[in-house]
Amino acid sequence: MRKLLSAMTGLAGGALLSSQAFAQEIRNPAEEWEHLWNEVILDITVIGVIMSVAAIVMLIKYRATSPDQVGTAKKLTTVQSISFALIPASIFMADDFYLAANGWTVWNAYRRVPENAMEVKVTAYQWYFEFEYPDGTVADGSLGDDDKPQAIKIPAGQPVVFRMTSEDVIHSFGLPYYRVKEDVMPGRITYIWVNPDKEQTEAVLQCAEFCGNDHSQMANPIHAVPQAEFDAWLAAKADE
Ligand SMILES: [Cu+2]
Repeated sequence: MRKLLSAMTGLAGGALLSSQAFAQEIRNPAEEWEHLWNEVILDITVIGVIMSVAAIVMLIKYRATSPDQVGTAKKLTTVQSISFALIPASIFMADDFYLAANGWTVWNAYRRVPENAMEVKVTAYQWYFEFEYPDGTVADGSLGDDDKPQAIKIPAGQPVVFRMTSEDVIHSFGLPYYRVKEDVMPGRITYIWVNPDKEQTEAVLQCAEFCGNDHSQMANPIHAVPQAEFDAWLAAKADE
């Protein structure tokens, strides 16, 4: 009995600990999205293969062997008819609900901004994005001297939340590398956050809503760099 009691308190303590760990845990929506995507692809492949094999087997097995052959399928009982319809439908629906539930979980990761996230205010104009950092420094993403949209930097190893609005038309903040995209509208503030857990110079921000003549110019590389490099870049921007 004592053993059982201590096991139960242990379990309760463990559950409490893990719920605290969950509250502090910083998630990675891009990774979760990736995982869900693979799950969906796997599921539709398995279902597709099962259905195709069943169809092909039945086509061959029950094919007519002479032109005047008449089918002699025996009549199904009510229970058989209902089972044939309901059992496969229930299996597929259960899978759909499972994927939908996982989709909601990923959606929650996308909507819940970690407390330690650095906030960057984004204002979209025709045709560039402007970024304001917590210290008030503004980096504008318009074309640089080389006629290319300027690179924007964020520190690696810290979540970053972008709070966005537009001064003119509807734009969209699309960062395929981090699997995020959100509309940027006048008169409204929208947000997305990313978790740049490692350094990278591959991500490109692309306006994903056709917003006029130079829409394609709204394409800034977003580099996640070490904190020291980020600080130096920000200081240089402040001096500009
Ligand atoms: Cu745009």
